[in-house]
Amino acid sequence: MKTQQEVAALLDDAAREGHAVAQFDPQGKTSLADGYAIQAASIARRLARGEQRTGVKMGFTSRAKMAQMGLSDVIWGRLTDAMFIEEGGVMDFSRYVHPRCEPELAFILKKPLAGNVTAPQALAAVEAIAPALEIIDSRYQDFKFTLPEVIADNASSSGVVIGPWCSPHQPFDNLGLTLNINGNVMQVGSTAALLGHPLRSLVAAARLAAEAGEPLQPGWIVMAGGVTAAEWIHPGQYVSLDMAHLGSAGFHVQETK
Ligand code: OOG
Ligand code: MG
Repeated sequence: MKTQQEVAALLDDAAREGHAVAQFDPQGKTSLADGYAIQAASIARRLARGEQRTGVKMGFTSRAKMAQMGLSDVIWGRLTDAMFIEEGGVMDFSRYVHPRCEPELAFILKKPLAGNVTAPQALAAVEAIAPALEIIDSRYQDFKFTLPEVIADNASSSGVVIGPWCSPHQPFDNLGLTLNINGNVMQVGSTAALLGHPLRSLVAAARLAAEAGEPLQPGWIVMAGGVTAAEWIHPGQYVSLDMAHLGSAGFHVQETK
């Protein structure tokens, strides 16, 4: 069995070079805590290369995502500045293994947020909310993993596209949305799919990040999790999200690999 540092290096190299690796523990001998320790070590490698920590992503906060991946615990990962793609910009497909995209809601914070907070306390720390797309890209062959393995792989995070920032002082617990590829509707959903209210995902992020000793900071972005199942994306496509009241976000997938 490899050490945590070795697995972290393996996953970090795979993410950097856009190639797949075998599952390191298909028998499930690794604990969730081990998974998070590997994730922290792999993010430390990114930070050592000069990337900046910019927030947190939540995973498996909707039934659609749990069902698609066959896993049911809420997980989280760490976001860095290198993961952000400009809205309307181009995603460099060659840097990915087998990317998928899913519609999310993003929060940006204006205050620190840590520990066991209530939903109103969480809302008071929010500067703005936005429709957002997450590009997920498992580093494991065939996008197959156990829960500790996907945690170790930073919850498959690879790209984030943020739409217009909007006031959080409006209802956002049941915003209809579509995920579109080349203008065709691929997935339909509502922000209600996120634990009943996206703020619950932020509450969970505040608790989990604080437990890890990395409380949520002002200026950080929290991705609330995929509302619907994720869709495979391919070169040449235009991928977009339309969310009621908040607007749209989109990006182009580079033409050729
Ligand atoms: C794991 C990441 C889950 C979400 O929003 O639920 C996630 C995966 O599906 O590969 O990002
Ligand atoms: Mg996601």
